[in-house]
Amino acid sequence: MDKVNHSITGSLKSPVVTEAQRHHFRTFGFVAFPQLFTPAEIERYGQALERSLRRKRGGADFDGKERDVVNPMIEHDRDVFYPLLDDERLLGVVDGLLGEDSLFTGGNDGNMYVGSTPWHTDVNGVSPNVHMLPTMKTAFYCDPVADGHGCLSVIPGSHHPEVCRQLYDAIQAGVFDINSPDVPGRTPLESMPGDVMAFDHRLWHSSWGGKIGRRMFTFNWASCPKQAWEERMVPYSTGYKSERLMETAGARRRQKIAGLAARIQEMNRS
Ligand SMILES: O=C(O)CCC(=O)C(=O)O
Repeated sequence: MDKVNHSITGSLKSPVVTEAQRHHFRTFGFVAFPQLFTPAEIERYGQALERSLRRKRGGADFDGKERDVVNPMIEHDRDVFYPLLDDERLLGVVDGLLGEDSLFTGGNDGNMYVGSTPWHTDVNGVSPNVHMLPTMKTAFYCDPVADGHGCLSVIPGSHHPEVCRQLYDAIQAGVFDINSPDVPGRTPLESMPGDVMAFDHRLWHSSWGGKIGRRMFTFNWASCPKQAWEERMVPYSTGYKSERLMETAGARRRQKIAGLAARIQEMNRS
């Protein structure tokens, strides 16, 4: 397999991401962007998310029994959410960490959570199989979240394939428990509305003790694949069919959804 350089240092120019943050992301697999948005903006998105979920439930109240989710969230309130895909703060994070040719995968869940989320990666859940193409989630918590109260926990550096595999082996051996916060190295990332948490999909992460109805939404991204085997690694959302997302796109969004648009065209042809 040919090696492709997905170096994140050197040539990137992002007004949002500093050199230190790029290195932090590369080394530890995550980086937090405090108050990139205002709390008022996030509350507006949070309320639109709640309305979307209520519509999905046919107008019923959230019963708090299990996680409720819409995916892709942006299709449930296009006027409110589409502009996020043109927002230079969010795109600045993505370009700064994955490169200016990076792509939106279409993965975009809006959630109301119930309870804790056990340890997993976003590549294959609980599995030692990690890909070599950097892909990433940006997460927005709409409510203040703290350690033991619903914030994201991560194992820094666990996106590196060797560390990922070692963790998997320890879990398989029963040494570490995916249902317990007490995994060595756990680092809680407390967050206020307006903060953006960016993390590599290969990073082991979890959340503990959140309140019922904890609101959170995500956008998923991939480095631009340079080779056929990398193209297969891009986690494009299956079933994403929105022509409207393409029709209303300006140049910036169009670049981010180019891969997704090509895939939709392909699906429509077949
Ligand atoms: O906040 C949470 O419950 C965890 C979120 C998470 O695991 C994810 O988005 O992949």
